[in-house]
Amino acid sequence: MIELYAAATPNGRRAAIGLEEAGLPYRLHRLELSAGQHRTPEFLRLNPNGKIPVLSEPDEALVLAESGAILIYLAERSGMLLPPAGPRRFATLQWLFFQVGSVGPMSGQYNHFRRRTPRDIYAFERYQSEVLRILGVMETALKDREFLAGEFSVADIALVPWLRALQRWEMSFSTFPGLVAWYQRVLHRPAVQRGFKVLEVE
Ligand SMILES: N[C@@H](CCC(=O)N[C@@H](CS)C(=O)NCC(=O)O)C(=O)O
Repeated sequence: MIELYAAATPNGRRAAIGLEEAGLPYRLHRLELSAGQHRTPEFLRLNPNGKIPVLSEPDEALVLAESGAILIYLAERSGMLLPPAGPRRFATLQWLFFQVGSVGPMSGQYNHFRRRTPRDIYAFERYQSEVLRILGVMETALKDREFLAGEFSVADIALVPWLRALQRWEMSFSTFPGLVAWYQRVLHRPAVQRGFKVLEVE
């Protein structure tokens, strides 16, 4: 049985959505980050970096951190969401790494400096403009296709929770029509809705 250690954050949601889309059975361990449950000795044994998500599959002797690696594992485990070879595989990986390396870190820093008082204007504006630039890159890609790598894939799963978070963090992307249409398309998927729901607080 796959065990998922996650919290209601964009990276945690990525993993839950990946599991739901892959249709793999799993047991969810919901961590409370504000209570420091990701800093306990038990959790640090799973991920010495002290971050969620972590996926473990004891039958395979596997303990895996980093949401990008987790999504690739789920895709290969299920034979879905990532083509096995060819240009589309690499287009998918390109967009997945773009999410993990740019969208997540830049959006996280944007939110950090957005909430800081007194506001550090330089840092806030730097991350705000970088997030807007990145959204523009995705808008260009989504103008002529339904999903980032053509067909629905782990790249779309990696992005959707960050866009939902950005919306809640006062970062509107309504000026990017391709991105808005893509967002609605992805949110309509029942597995994506389930992935969001499993981590909601009751
Ligand atoms: N590169 C990691 C980032 C993981 C990450 O930053 N997780 C956040 C939640 S979204 C976390 O655990 N934060 C707790 C902390 O840093 O104390 C991934 O993609 O999984």
